[in-house]
Amino acid sequence: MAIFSTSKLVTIERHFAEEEDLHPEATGEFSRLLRDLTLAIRMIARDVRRAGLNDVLGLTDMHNVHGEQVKKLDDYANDIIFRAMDHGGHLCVMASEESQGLIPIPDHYHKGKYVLVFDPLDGSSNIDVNVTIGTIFSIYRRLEPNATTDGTLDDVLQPGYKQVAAGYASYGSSTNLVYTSGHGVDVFTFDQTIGEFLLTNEKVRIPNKGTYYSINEGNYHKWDKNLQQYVDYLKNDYPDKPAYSLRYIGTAVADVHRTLYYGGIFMYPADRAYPNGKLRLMYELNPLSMLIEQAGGRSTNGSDRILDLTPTSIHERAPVFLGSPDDVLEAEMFLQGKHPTQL
Ligand code: P6P
Repeated sequence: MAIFSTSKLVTIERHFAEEEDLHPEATGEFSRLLRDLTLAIRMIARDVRRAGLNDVLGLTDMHNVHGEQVKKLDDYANDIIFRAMDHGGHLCVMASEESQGLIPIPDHYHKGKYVLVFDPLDGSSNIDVNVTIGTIFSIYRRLEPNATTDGTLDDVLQPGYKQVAAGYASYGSSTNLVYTSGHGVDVFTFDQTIGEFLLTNEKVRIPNKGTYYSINEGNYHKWDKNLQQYVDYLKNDYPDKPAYSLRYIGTAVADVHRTLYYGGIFMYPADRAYPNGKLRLMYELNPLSMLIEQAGGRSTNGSDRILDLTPTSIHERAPVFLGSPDDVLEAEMFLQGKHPTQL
């Protein structure tokens, strides 16, 4: 497990500034965008911690674009990110799990060269029971970098390999912010006493192979037969493979965070209920896959690289198999009907 804590005292703002120095042409606009985003995340973290006290729990009478009842914290997190990001002049458009269509930048604000796509509160079904939830974000450059007009759907619907940065916040026993801009994956932990995200793990690398698998086994009967055989294989001891352990939290951010650190495989496959998988490509799978790949992992839909998929709509879903490269490749082999000879 290649996870080393760092003793360096580096705030996330200094990290952004040091990354900016890697780009002589940088104007500082991207660093200011990230500064505003981390403010929103700090505010969401504060209210997630207080959720039980603030009566922000419980269902609203609103429903999101997918017909799911929106919990107050979802709604609040969505609003916080919008209000932190709409006026900085860095974005030309936003898109969110909680909004049906594009989120325009108000007319009286400058339109910048970046696009923000986000899931304000991932794992909302876990909010009321104090289980880890998260925020996921993905940043692209607009297609016309010098345009100052409203961003368009084409600016949003870009394949994941065009992301300039991606990350997630994990609101668990501590608040982590896991971030990449294509130079590896760095983990920051929020220190409430000073109100800063401090660098705690630098250039995280995922193990090549793990011993955990993460999937909702309650859907076993809905899976493709090859997937059933793969999961059955994982659960058994073989001469060159110990039985894997199941870990499933039901919040993608938490399950992916554990996979990043411990290795193994996280899966949300297609099944009879979700013929295209359940997780959303734009604001869940693309950012999570960029992070996993930047840590040396692999992320596919069972055959094709997630980051190469061409999006056709903001809320489209895709199956996902991500984690340690050897585990994901083995899963793909099973899905193609090629099983190890020793079975
Ligand atoms: P299931 C949370 O609602 C979420 O969108 C993801 O964070 C999580 O991985 C998945 O759904 C869990 O889905 O069907 O296993 O409850």
